[in-house]
Amino acid sequence: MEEWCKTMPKVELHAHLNGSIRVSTLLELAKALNETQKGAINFSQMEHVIMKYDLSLIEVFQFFDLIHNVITDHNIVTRITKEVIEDFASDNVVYLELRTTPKRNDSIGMSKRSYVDAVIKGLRSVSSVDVDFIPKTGDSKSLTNDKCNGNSRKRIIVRLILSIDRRETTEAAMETVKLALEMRHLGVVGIDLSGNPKTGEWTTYLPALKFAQEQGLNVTLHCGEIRNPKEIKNMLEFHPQRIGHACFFEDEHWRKMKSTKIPVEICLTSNIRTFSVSSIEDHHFDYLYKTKYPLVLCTDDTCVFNTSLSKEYKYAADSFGLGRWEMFELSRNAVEYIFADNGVKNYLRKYFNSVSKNME
Ligand code: 6MZ
Repeated sequence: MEEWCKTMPKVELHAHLNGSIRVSTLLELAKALNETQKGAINFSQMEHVIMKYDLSLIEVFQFFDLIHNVITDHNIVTRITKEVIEDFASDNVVYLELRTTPKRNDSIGMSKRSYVDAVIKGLRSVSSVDVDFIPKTGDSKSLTNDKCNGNSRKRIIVRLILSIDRRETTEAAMETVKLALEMRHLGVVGIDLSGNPKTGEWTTYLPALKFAQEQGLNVTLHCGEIRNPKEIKNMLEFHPQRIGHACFFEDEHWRKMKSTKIPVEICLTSNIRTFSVSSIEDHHFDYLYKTKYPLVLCTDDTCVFNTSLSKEYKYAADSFGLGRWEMFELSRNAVEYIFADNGVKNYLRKYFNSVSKNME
């Protein structure tokens, strides 16, 4: 079944760049840093955390700090991006929205802008598959040169979402939104609010998030990853274009969701391994799926949770009794919730239609 899930075309809408770093690359970079700068990294802590199965949210965020410590220059950002794209493409992800937090680090001459430039350089440097990340003007006709039309080269469409970390200031968040607006022609399609949900107040970012929406950027929020009914209520009233997780929703929140139909990015393994949902049988995927609520299966952080999008589909199939056709339909429906323009949406609809006969 996992092999079949791998061959099925998939859409990934919730993947954090640094959380999806290749494990081998992470270890290689950590080792090298350990040798050149003794004490710069706690190597044994990193090995321990990589091997650990269940991780509390606190440990997950310590893990991110360890990963961020090995990103010591722009070239590493470029390399990681290139590899992450290759990995998603080899898992047959045909459309990927990759999110990352633009980072400023004066000690290495990195600005938020130069960080995102390094990410884009990574997109450009992939050679094993065709990476389509520059939005085209016009309609889906410009997107027809692909595998299903006779070209044997594999292709992945990639768009970027810039994340705001809950540790940042209002000003830093606004800088990220302005950067996203400046980089729309390079495939930036939205803004995400993420980071440790126990940190800060989301209202710190409200001016930046409102500005993003006013300027036509899509917004997705990590919402309900921990119990915080007031924050969930206020976030839903803000009406983001999508939300991630939705683990600690109460009846009142689901009622609101039913009327707004905000699509939910579901990350099964992440939610189970961080104890945000107590068991897979209790996961809200079941309820949402049965009520035909707009949802999309995603990985969150393939490195941290040792997963892939194929594995997430297999997990759903095994846990909730989905057959091949149901999985294909789930994957195809995700196209409706992407942030890219209608040209891309139409192209993907046609693409999924063209392969549907092989998927039963
Ligand atoms: C909240 C998360 C997350 O941005 O450096 N991130 N935020 N909840 C999660 N669920 C487990 N997983 C990842 O990628 C890593 C960053 O993404 C956010 C965190 O801010 C983390 O530092 P980038 O590429």
